[in-house]
Amino acid sequence: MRENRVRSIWESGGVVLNGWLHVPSSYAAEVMAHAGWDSLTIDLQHGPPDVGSVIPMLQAISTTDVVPFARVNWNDPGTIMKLLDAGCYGVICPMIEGREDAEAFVGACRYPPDGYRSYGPFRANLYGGPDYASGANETVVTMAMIETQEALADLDGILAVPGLDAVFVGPSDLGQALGYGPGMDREEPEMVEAIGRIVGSAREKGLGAGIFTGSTEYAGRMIEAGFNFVNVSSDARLMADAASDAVAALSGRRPPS
Ligand code: 3PY
Ligand code: MG
Repeated sequence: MRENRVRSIWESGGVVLNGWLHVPSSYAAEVMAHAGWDSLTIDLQHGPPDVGSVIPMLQAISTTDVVPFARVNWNDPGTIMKLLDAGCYGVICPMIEGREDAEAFVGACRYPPDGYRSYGPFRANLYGGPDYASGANETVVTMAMIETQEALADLDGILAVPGLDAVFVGPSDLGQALGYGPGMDREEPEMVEAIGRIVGSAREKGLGAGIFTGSTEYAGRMIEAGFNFVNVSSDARLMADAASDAVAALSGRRPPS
């Protein structure tokens, strides 16, 4: 079965650089896949892609060895299983609030006896190989988002769920939950403390720790803080930033009109 390079990078003590896909286009996914990220996450929660747009995006990513992930829109077993059947090698699940949520999430990603994933890997067999079913439980990466007060309160319970590979910090929802409002790259002392507790607890227990960041500068600091899965911005945001910079760089050099 095709290996999951995110696991190999983690096992060798490395850090995964993840790109985020909001644009529901196979061409945009292909461009991002050729940019050198280790993994790409298709966002079905707060991005336009739906289950139907995922297949061509996964096919485009498969032209490289970038590992395909999806952020699902909710802890919904039907959607999770369909995305895994389509060939996603990792699932990031939002709004995991406690141990029971995490158990339901991980169970949806694992075939029996480890979980209750239903059998039917229509494209995962093509991407992963004909022995997909026998290796999927050890290959697919499960990441629970920590972004609520409830999740912070039951962090140890979530981290103790067998089969959970990593947690992933959502700074906007966590900011909302702690009363600071949405936003990336948090500097509020209470947020910094919470983020530090999440990464510290996860890594201490041998789990991975991921975070969504809005800049390479902050992402670099998060690597120093112990995160081993770091997302920087998104395809749409990177395009918008580069386009604005190009226009700004030339706007003062046009003759007055
Ligand atoms: C958050 O910041 O809440 C996220 O879910 C990141 O996408
Ligand atoms: Mg969120």
